[in-house]
Amino acid sequence: MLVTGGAGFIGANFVHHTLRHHPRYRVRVLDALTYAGDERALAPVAGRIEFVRGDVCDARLVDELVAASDVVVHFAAESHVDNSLDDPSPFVRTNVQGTFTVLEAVRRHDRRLHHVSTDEVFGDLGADGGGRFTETSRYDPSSPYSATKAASDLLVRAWVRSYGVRATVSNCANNYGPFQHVEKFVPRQVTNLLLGRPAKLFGTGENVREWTHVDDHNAAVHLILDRGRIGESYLIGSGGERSNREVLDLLLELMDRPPGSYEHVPDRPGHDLRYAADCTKLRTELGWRPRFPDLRAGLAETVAWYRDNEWWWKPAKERTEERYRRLGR
Ligand code: NAD
Ligand code: TDX
Repeated sequence: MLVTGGAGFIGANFVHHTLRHHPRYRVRVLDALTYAGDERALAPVAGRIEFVRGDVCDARLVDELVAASDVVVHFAAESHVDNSLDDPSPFVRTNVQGTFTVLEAVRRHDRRLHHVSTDEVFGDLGADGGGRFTETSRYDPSSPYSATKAASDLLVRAWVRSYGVRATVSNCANNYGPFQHVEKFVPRQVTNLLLGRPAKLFGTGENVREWTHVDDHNAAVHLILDRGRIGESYLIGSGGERSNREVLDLLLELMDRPPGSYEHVPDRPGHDLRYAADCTKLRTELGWRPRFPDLRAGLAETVAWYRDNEWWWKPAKERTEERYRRLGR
């Protein structure tokens, strides 16, 4: 199995999950080790996998690695919305050109591909509070990040239809868990609080996300690899919708801080108000059930992980906050 982006947050957790629960796979990781990749996340399994440092846009390298694999799981991407607003160009390159490069290689060698994507491709469910995305909802991305992920999904669909490529797509809601970069919402707040600094809420904090544990995401990816129908997309989400303010209050409580003790910072431009996924297809077709339906329990575990693993997140913390200071958030 070739795992692109396997030194990132979800990819590294996927490698651990695969070795633990699906030991029949021999795993090779391709990762460029950008600011978001960290080989130390794979240190405990270093002797059991092969790690290749390289770019998913490098057609020769990708061709060689795909030829040597049966299955490709494509996580590699630029993943952070605020960075995409600041400079969209690496997003177009990695997310669009990179997915194209993977698709051409799996087409040439007739390999099974699973493409990992996001529910953000469907855009904003808005303020009226109702409705959920389904797999047939219209693509309507808001940010450069989600636009490039939408483009990558559409490339996969076209390669399935026109070239008969054996691929599936998943669109997952917001993940949380160990090894998530400190630029993202949950780790940014947890590490701020651990350092005695205020948590930072964009705008009013009314924005709603469906927080999903990374292990539940990765279990779903394996179900889709094993039993998903070629050419199909599957939505993945825990069902646990919460506003950012609610998540923050939960974190403050779990970390013994007074409620409401956070700073409001200027909002993200174009900030989507609400995402929510209808995961009936994944649940009924593939029997997926989240192991972490309870956000409080999942977050408590995640807070404990960040408390115990300062060595992992500390080096990136100051750099990340410097970047936010420049963005005014
Ligand atoms: P991440 O930013 O933590 O990791 C991305 C990894 O890709 C890093 O290891 C990085 O080094 C690598 N990478 C970046 N550019 C590369 C390139 N050109 N060539 C090779 N490797 C490269 O991201 P993540 O949060 O783990 O997300 C993984 C995937 O899951 C992405 O495709 C993302 O769109 C999708 N996704 C993420 C979430 C979420 O909540 N984080 C939710 C749904 C879907
Ligand atoms: O400091 C913060 N304060 C804050 O209020 C940060 C970093 C974020 N936020 C808000 C913005 C969002 O409404 O919290 C919410 C979550 O923010 P992010 O962690 O940046 O996630 P989001 O923009 O929702 O996108 C994430 O989920 C979908 C991932 O980064 C994407 O890769 C994934 O596709």
